[in-house]
Amino acid sequence: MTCTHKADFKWLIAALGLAWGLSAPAQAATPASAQTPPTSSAAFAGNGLVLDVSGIDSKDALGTPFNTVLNLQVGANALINSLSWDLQLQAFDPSWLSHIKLSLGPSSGAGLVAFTPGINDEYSGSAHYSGSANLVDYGLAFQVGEDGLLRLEFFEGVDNGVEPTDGKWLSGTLSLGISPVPEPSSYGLMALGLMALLGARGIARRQAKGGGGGNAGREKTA
Ligand SMILES: [Ca+2]
Repeated sequence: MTCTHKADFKWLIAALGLAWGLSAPAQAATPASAQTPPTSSAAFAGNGLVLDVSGIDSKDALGTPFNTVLNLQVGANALINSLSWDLQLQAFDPSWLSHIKLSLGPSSGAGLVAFTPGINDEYSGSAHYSGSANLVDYGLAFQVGEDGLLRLEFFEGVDNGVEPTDGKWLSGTLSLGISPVPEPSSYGLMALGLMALLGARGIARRQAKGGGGGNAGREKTA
């Protein structure tokens, strides 16, 4: 069965990082080589990243070893602020399209967001989903850590144990909006610059008072 419709989607913040027993994050890679399917690729475009998810299996429950995990280098402390998708998914009987999920988050596993393209589709078969979401509007924008790694795990909400896989991301792309965040050292410099500016203004104000004139006086007589 094939159906095409605008994606129903639902987000949830899953504070499950501690319970998942996540393995140590992979070294910076775009994407990480060991777990990257041969068909997937990621490329930066404008203020974001476009990921080809063609051919990725939807296998097991979150955090289990056979799932596809991508670790994308997006820059230290970068903010992930939007997601767009254009996808063709397939669920193999008895598994459902609503089981096919993706988690996004920093490599630490904290503050993860789960994306379910076919949230309401409780049936097997193939379907197309497209749409976009501004994560800021949903309160779901998040930052990656100092390592700059965005971790994506493709997983099944319910593992039916279908062999070789419950479902498949047949084709399509995910586009992530990414804002760079200044390094902490930059914040320090900005703070110093601000203090210097305020200090200079204070001196100028005192000098103006001492001179008996100043802007206020000039404004009155203008
Ligand atoms: Ca399933």
